[in-house]
Amino acid sequence: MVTLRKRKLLYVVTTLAITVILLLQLTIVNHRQLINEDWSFKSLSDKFDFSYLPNLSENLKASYNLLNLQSNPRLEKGYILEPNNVRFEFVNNVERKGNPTEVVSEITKKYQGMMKEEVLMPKDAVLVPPPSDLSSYEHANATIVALVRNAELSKIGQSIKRFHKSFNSKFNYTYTFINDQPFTEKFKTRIRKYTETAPVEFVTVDPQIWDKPSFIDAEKEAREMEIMHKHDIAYAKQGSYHNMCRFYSGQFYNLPELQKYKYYWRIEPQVQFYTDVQYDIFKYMEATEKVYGFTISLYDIEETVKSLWPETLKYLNKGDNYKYVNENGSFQWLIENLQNPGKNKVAGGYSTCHFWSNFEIGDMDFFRGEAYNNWFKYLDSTGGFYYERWGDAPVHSIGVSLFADKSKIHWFRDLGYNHDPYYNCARTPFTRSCNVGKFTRWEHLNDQNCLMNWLEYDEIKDVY
Ligand SMILES: Nc1nc2c(ncn2[C@@H]2O[C@H](COP(=O)(O)OP(=O)(O)OP(=O)(O)O)[C@@H](O)[C@H]2O)c(=O)[nH]1
Ligand SMILES: [Mg+2]
Repeated sequence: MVTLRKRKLLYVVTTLAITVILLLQLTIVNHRQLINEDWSFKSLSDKFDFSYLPNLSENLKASYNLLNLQSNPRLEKGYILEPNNVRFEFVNNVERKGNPTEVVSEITKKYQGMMKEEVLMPKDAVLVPPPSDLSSYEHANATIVALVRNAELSKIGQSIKRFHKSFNSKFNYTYTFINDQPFTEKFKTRIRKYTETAPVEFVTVDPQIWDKPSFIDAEKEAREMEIMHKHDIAYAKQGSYHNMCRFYSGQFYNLPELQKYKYYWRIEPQVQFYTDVQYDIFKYMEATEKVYGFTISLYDIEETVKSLWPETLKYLNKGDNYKYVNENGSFQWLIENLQNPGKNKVAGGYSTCHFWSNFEIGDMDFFRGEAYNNWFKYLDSTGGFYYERWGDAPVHSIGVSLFADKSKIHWFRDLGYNHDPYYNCARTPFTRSCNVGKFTRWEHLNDQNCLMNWLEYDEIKDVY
């Protein structure tokens, strides 16, 4: 039998335990603030289950919850941008519920429903149609960029033929082919056939720009590459792949041959373009002052970017670097943690969501600017492009999401595109041969689609 004395004792012990837990939380949170990790009372309370303490008075439960809810009102916005105190928190402003399987099922349905609605072209600018006379057309300051190896001639050839038919035969923008080795005559001759009357420039990258920096510790690199390789991470041990990712992350826009251009459209070998484009894409970027355009958004392999987000937070919390973060950035999809929460755990709070960079249209002046470029230099100094396998896609995506206003990032919903195994296929009168609303050719990969997260959590306005 439980006597009154015992019950009182139990009550006192329980109350004491709760007080100690609350004090502990305060200490942990303060400590976390110091090391700038993405933590909060709320995340602790989410884990706290009162059923373990059945005798706790309702009053105490209420004050515990009140404290949790009110402890950090500034994070309600999802971020704090102060000197030495830059933090981001996922706020789930659409109140999505359920386990990851339920979340994937919900967003897949939403995505497919959305893609099935017919759209025409973006409505937030006056669009420029193909000119009747190409010879007198005044182009935007832009080029089409492809980094490629001589050995990929037939694969890039296929991409160029499709791209040319879809867009560039109507506008004749210059192509810039880039390689770490000189292009062969065979490569140049064949490419000139596909590009018809459009001007073409072939560029060899200076080894000083392309090669791995000398400060990289070769032993550490080999050790880390071996671990990633054992974990089946593609290209983990291929040094040239790491060079490529670093080059596209922070070097290409500084090539002397690209200095004359503001905008670029990147294309890759073995990609498909399904839309007969009716307007000058570069002039659209110009008219709307967009800094970045994409078609597909997806998760990354978390192990390749383990320290990318923690290093970024470290950087933003140094000196006055906080000032570079745009208050209206698209932070939420970067830290969303409902769809693939395991990824956030490995990647230090980063969801690993990114814009897939094999298709990208961007403003190189943004990348050349202090905000992005200083951050890239810091990232580069950590060696993460070699000790991990940081891709240019997550780097570009974090960069534009942090340092650009979210209205300056554009989803080219209307452009049908494929890089195996993913698609962007909308219902438009000009899109043929792709399956409307299909994200991937493998059903089980639907959980990799994070476009809805960007649209919903970051409250992106559709411009179609
Ligand atoms: N010149 C040159 N180009 C490279 C090198 N490595 C990659 N590239 C190019 O960089 C781009 C990205 O490389 P991919 O091998 O397609 O990388 P990925 O898209 O992550 O991988 P996949 O899924 O296999 O296509 C492509 O345009 C390649 O042609 C390299 O060592 N030299
Ligand atoms: Mg590729």
